[in-house]
Amino acid sequence: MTRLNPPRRTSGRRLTGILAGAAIALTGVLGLGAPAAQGAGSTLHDAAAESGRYFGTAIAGYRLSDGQYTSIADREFDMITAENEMKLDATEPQQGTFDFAAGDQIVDWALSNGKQVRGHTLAWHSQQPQWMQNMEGQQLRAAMLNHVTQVASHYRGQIYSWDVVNEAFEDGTSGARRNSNLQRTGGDWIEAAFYAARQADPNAKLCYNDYNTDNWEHAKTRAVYDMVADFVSRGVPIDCVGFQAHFNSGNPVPSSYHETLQNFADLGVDVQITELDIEGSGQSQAEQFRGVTQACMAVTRCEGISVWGVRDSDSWRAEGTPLLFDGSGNEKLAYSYVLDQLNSASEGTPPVDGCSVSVTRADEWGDRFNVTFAVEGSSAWQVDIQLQGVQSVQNAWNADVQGSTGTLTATPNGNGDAFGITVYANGSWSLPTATCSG
Ligand code: G2I
Repeated sequence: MTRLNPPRRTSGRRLTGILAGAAIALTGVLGLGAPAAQGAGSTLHDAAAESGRYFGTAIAGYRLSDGQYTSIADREFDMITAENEMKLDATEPQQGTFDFAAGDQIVDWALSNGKQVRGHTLAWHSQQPQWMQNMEGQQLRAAMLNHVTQVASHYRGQIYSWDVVNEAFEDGTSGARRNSNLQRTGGDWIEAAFYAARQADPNAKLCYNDYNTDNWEHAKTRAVYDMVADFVSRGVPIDCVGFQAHFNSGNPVPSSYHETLQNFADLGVDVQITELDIEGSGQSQAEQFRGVTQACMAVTRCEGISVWGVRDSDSWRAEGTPLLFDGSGNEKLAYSYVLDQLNSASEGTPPVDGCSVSVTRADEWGDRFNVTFAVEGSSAWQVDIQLQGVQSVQNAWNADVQGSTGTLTATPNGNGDAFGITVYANGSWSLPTATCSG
């Protein structure tokens, strides 16, 4: 099937995805991190594009008049989801009367700024218009299918992937379908929605999207997995699974996250992280964001990550400060961690007659952080380190390091090919970059 808006650099994706996976495996064993950051992306979407992925956000239409909001959104993200404007209550407020104004505004903003769009969502038990909430049975089945057909037809050719069905499974240990009016129309309502969506927009990828499906040991995860496996085996038109990824201290990123994404991908569908937010702050929040990014990058079929809002203050749970920009639009530590992790996909293979250097963020304090470097390919190396902004060096170990601001030069001092520096952030927490010659 042809896709209208393939992700950038699709042709090289499989290869770079495998390389990314290999790099991450290495990270785990050697404690190394990002390879040399030559050509590293300085925005989330540029960095994600290095491995053929996208980096997206939810957009609320009423915030498009906020200049700070749109400038961050335009700069950092290349995949846009309407936070509420394409939902059932917004698009079909009265039965048979469709209103696409709010959804169109977001799609127009995205497409005119060179971005792609995730459609959210065609069939859902929640945010149904009042008339639909009052319906059951065959009448509801027909109304739901008509809704899918009309909305997907309206946006035909403009949507990269649709969340065709959202949140159809119960939480907890039952592994059952959620008891909704849609479910009561018959267990085949989900596949019926997928067939209708395929017919209405044959070029959009069709996703099943849910939350609390991150932990491989959880019944809900397995139940969704079983449904997708069944759909794939029977040829129901499903292309992708969306993992909403709303995390907090009671529901942290599970250690099995990578395994979950990989197991779904192994069914032959793409996986997408669709609504990422992680309540918290500082290093612990940043590390969880990094873990999610790393898990996606380690799975070749993980196409991209979308966060559920731009600034903390834009979030549906703003008090949990769960996003990558603070309420004033500043990049948070979590932003730096995600950016560094995305940039770790840049090819780090040593050239035949030279050397390469990997750069890793290590311990961190209120005003400074450690950066470690590992050189491969030469024992007579020189590493040029570019600090970010007004960062300065406090001290160095296991190498001779010249300079303290701007560009530093490191050479061996008889302590091997791994060394480190402590950097005063002075407001810039981005990871320095480095190049090796030798
Ligand atoms: O709840 C978080 C997300 C879980 N997955 C599906 C997503 O669609 C969902 O998004 C949230 C939006 O972020 C909220 O903005 O969905 C909520 C509704 O289920 C949205 O909240 C609604 C409020 O309930 C309405 O009262 C309000 O008018 O937002 C509307 C617009 O601000």
